[in-house]
Amino acid sequence: MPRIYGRATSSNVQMVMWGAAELGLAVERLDYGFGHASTKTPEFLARNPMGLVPVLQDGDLTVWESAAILRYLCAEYGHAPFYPASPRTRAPLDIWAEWIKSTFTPALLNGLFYPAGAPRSCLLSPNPDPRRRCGHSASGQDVGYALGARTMDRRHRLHLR
Ligand SMILES: N[C@@H](CCC(=O)N[C@@H](CS)C(=O)NCC(=O)O)C(=O)O
Repeated sequence: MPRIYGRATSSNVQMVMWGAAELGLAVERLDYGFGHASTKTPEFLARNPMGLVPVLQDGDLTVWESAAILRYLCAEYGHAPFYPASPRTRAPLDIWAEWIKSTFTPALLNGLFYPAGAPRSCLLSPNPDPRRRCGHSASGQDVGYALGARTMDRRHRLHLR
């Protein structure tokens, strides 16, 4: 049975669990990440060098990045209407999948979610202090946020500081 490493409170883990449920695929989920088992151990970092959840283990295959996990699960366990095999039919779906991960989600997090409730130390800063982050140190995630934030209005970003 495929195994997902990641806490249920992670939106990226939830996305993978939702996808597995849509596929009718039974997966085992283990609590890893902030407040649970550490993602900074050598064992976990061997699975995902970014030290983030979710991570999928399916036999001898390890996959990290939630979108990559979803694409793998769809390709391996899915059926055509859910994630079409034809590149021409799949491309419009991939457009929105990429847009949500690279543009919408960072804008939502930095523009609304964090300002609305997250501690100030979680906010994107041009000089981030990893020790003040909420549960994670500087990582690929921060790079993703930084790239996404470039699409945001500059005045909005200044407001976040
Ligand atoms: N781009 C990555 C982002 C993964 C990510 O940021 N995971 C967060 C939880 S949503 C994480 O691992 N945070 C640190 C932790 O929970 O310890 C993905 O889509 O999988």
